[in-house]
Amino acid sequence: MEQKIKKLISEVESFTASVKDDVEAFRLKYLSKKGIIPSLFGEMKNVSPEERKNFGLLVNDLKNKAEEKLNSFRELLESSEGQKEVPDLSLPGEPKSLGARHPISIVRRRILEIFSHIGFTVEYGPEIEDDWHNFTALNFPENHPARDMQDTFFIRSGESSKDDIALRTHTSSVQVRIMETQKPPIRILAPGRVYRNEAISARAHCFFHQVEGLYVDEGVSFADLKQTLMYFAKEMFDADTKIRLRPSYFPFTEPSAEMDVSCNICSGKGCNVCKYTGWLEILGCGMVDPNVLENCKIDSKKYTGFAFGMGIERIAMLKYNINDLRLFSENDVRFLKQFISA
Ligand code: 2NM
Repeated sequence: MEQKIKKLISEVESFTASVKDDVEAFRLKYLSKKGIIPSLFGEMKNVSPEERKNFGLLVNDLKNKAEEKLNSFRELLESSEGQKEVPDLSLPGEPKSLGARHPISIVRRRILEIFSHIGFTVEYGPEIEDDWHNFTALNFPENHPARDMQDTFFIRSGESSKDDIALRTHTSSVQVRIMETQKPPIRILAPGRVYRNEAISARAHCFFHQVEGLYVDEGVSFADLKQTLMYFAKEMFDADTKIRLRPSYFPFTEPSAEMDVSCNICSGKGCNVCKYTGWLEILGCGMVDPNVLENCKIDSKKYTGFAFGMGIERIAMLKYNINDLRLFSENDVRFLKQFISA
């Protein structure tokens, strides 16, 4: 009898199970009501009193080992069932939606890239400006309407206009700062946000984005301006794009002009985007007024310069056929996700 139980113990210890059914077979064989272990306990009464103690110890040992084994099988099975919940790594991943660049950023980057190819570098300056850099140095007369509360956001109005602090109304103020501190040749772009005190509508906003350009050196001419802008227009729109310059007026340039590009929607035939003129106005430009150069301590007898300025929103509207300025600052993702840049 003792031998029989010891054999059962070693059997139990060496039992292996790889699936649930094996574990259940083990339980049925040894531990279930009709299994070997309960029946051995049932035999206790037939064992002689001298052997009974030893028999009881052995069967108890067998029972403990069988229970231990069953528990370890169950733990093993549970943890391998847990593994079944680990995602199948061979499945395709869940798609993550890609963000998109803001159309203003796309257009600004493109403008800076085009001009970088012909030697223009980028400069930045403060959005809060003093009267000198925003107006006076740029040849704005004391009574110019742009200096009016109606057009400019003043942060502080001083005793005299020269103490005024305002949100810059153009990035020309950055160019004044550069002309004051650098020697020609100067070949820079000044991108940035500018502010105008205007009622918000589809065609006007209280802020917008500009890129202004400036080139100052000996012998810079209007022909240089024209060729530079033609190169820009053909890169920005397409190689067939034509330009035309119309005389205009700005306080800081003389002569001044506005540039139109041929409408690439109707190829100049006339459509509602170009209002049936075949042309689209995209920027203002001119030869830097000698007064501006002198204000910045640049010798206007030795140096000449050209400058230009454009609204990024205006160009983005033409490029992407957008008809309301407010869309640029509402941050509606349905609008923003449409502009996938290359
Ligand atoms: C424009 C049009 C024409 C301009 C002038 C200057 C500076 F600082 F050199 F005087 N910067 N930008 C300029 C000239 C800007 O924007 C429509």
